[in-house]
Amino acid sequence: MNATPDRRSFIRAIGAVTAAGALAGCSGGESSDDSPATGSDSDVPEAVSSYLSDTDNFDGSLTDETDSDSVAVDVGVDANGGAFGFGPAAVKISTGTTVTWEWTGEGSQHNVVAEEGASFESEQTTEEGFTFEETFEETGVVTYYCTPHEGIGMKGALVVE
Ligand SMILES: [Cu+2]
Repeated sequence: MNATPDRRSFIRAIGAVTAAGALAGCSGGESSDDSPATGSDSDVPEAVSSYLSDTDNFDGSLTDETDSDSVAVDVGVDANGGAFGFGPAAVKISTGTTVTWEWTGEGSQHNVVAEEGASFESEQTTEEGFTFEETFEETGVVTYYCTPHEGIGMKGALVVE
């Protein structure tokens, strides 16, 4: 009967080790990257969980849209102290998928800007129903933010596989 508590503390210990590794920085060579995903937590890349660490509508998991050719992300969902979120914040998609960001009209000016390489950038607007889309052909992690609200956590991520 004591197997369950033992297992829980073991998992907690592993979590602490992972967090310590994240704090120490990316030293590379993480062998688990090549392992098949065994659960919803294990398939969240560290680049995503660290980037979204101050994004309060990121719940630590990816919304799995790998079966979809097109995916919608709302811009200006209730998060981060107002209508300052991307919803969902983190999505897993397949290559060739088109992501369409759609403005809710809430939370003042928003835009969608790729963090690394600046491969895409929408205009900044408050217009409800405004859309911006981008098709992702390469695998990898894409992180993006809203310029006016990046500092309060209006950020999102895509995992393309
Ligand atoms: Cu914004």
